[in-house]
Amino acid sequence: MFHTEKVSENYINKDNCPGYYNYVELSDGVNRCVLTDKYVDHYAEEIKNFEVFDDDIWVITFPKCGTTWTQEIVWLLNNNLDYEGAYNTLLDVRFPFIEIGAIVKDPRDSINHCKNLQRPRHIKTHLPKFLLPNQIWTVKPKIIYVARNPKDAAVSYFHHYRHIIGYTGTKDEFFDAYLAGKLLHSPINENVLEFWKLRDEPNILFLYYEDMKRNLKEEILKMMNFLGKSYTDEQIDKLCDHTSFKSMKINPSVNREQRIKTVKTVHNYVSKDENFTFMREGKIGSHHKEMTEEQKAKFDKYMAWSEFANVGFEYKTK
Ligand code: PPS
Repeated sequence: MFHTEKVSENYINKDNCPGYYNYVELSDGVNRCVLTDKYVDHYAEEIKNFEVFDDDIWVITFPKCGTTWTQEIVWLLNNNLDYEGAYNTLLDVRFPFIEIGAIVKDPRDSINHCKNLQRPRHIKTHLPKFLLPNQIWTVKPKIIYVARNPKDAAVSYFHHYRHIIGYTGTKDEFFDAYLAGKLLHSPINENVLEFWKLRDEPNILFLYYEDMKRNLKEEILKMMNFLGKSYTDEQIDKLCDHTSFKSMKINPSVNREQRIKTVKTVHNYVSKDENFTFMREGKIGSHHKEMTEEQKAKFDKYMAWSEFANVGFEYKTK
């Protein structure tokens, strides 16, 4: 179904990320995406043939672009603002990540988890368009796509790789691999482009992390209208408060503290920074203090991809 190629160990597919399967690049001849050998052997076809329902809600993003934030908002909007239910069941259970079982080395079967969700199902994925279920394009469930500027997303991914995946290489190596499209789910530009082209489809809502940061209420209202829901101003204010960075950072249903604790105890290769939290900075521009001028220039060049100019897309950096 796809061409596959092992990702060169010149990038960071070394034994230094031990919790993860070997990286493999999948391609359909035009598009490409880095996943794993397990994805190729056990997930690719099953996801392509996954049965889709018209009341499904899919949140689709490139990693570290505001997925968790959007999931919590969408789930609550679509579940009558059931804060108790949201608090009592982990987001990863309410709103599972369909391909996670092919990425992290643990026995979970994430496709079945999604299959068996109570309807309406809420499904998260970082897969690019060409790897999504065929029925997405015929059944047309609601899809919310979120984009974030690659400089901040890459810095966020670097910390994720260090603390969750166990990466011990340098930042320079990491950013080069990011720009070369050799990290999990990469490349970002192609992922964003394919959904930007679909932004006017009635079942697709294209959002930006930066807009959510600047005016959360406005973006929540867009999501509410898109989902066909209606809540009072007061209810929306409460949802803004519940999904503010400050609140999400201390909410164990969404902040993955248990997973990070496990990673820290199970894998002693994880960096010594005991203060790492999944809800890390939650800012626009966190790359300023994390990237050298040379690294920023490489990202600027990457973000000015000519394909974007052709379709009128620009990342938001403010
Ligand atoms: S993942 O692992 O790909 O699902 O990560 P994802 O959820 O897409 O992205 C994590 C980053 O989103 C930030 N985040 C938030 N920012 C602002 N407000 C809220 N409420 C919020 N929730 C999550 C999170 O802190 C990560 O970004 P960084 O820059 O690392 O802080």
